[in-house]
Amino acid sequence: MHRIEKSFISEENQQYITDLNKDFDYLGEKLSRSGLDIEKLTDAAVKFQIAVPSWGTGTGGTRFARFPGVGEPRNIFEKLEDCAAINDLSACTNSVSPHFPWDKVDDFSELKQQSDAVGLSWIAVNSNTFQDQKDQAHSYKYGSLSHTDAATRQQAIEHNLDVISYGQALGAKSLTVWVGDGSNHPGQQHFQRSFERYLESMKKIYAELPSDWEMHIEHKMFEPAFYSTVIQDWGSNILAAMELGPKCKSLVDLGHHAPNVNIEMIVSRLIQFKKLGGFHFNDSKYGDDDLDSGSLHPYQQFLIFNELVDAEARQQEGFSPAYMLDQSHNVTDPIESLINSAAEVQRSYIKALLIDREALYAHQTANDAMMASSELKKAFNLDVSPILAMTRYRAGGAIEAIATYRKSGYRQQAAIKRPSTGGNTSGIV
Ligand SMILES: [Mn+2]
Repeated sequence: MHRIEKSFISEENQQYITDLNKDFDYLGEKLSRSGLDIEKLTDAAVKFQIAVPSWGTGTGGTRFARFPGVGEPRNIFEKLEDCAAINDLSACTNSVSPHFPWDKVDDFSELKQQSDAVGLSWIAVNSNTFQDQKDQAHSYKYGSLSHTDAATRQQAIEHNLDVISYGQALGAKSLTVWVGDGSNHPGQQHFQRSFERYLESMKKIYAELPSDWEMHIEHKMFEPAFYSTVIQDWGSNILAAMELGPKCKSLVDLGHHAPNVNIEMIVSRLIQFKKLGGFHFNDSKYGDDDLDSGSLHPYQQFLIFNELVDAEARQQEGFSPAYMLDQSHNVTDPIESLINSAAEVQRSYIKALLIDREALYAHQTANDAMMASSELKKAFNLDVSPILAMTRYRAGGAIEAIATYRKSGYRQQAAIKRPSTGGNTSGIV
């Protein structure tokens, strides 16, 4: 397998460790003045893991064009190599979320062996009924699980059941369902009937869910349907999840809401009703831009983690969300973006741990808006980079992950080992 040697990472770390120790000690002293223990925060950061989407390792694109990078993975085994490189450097991405049929292989035990060998596990298998596959009997042009035609719905149901079986072979424990079903013209679709058909199909999938599995529904406001989508928002999402049962929860993709929506409050609501299944982290300015996590709205990401850490602190029942990245990298090296994004999500988590919850509750009770908001800002404004770097170092990752990656020559070697297959004409992948 194509990998970055552990010995190379540890040699590279030598040039940074002296400065890191100084920065870490200084931050530790500063935190202790607020009654915070840097070692406890570092332990929490070491435990924090976020999954990498298999599809994120390739260069993305738009509906206009895709500009492929060099040495892109051509199959799931090569995607797995890149996921291993990301985890070897970042030390916080020890699982992969696969997408089917894109990642389908004939022998899943071989794939499982490979992932075990590089210390990666599989979580959250994703089904795909938003595009037609070669030799498919029924087209999804007008929908899948909510299609007006029963045979098309059945085909989509069976695909989801197949995906569950692939996931079982890989040791995954959840199925994420996102459908592109919807309409482009007012009047094209009967809102209630299409939602009823969707629920009827989902009930059949839910009934076949292994006992220790969860099913996560991902809502999305628009695209590919531009007038309405069957699971448009968190309202439709939680209604469907409540209708289906306790093993069905909602998944929040940060880019799948209307502009200016208060996502952290949605997260709080889902937590309260035991319906928060997980996240697809990314960032956006206009729509479902799928930009790098924390690249535009780090404060929003921090406020989401404020809710998550609050639920963790209160030991909220039924709270165990799955964290995943879901991004499209059009102008960066996907490996660099995924390393950086994982660290940015981890950063939000650590900052949320700095919040003095007792003080915050006291300000809330006293209706002291200024002090409550300052309590959050105090945590957000503190630079926790030494904790993140120390976390990577102690877990065997790279102190300076991007610099180490570049120096390793991984991409250049991949370019030689993985010659382009050509035919890269697709838009969004
Ligand atoms: Mn997503």
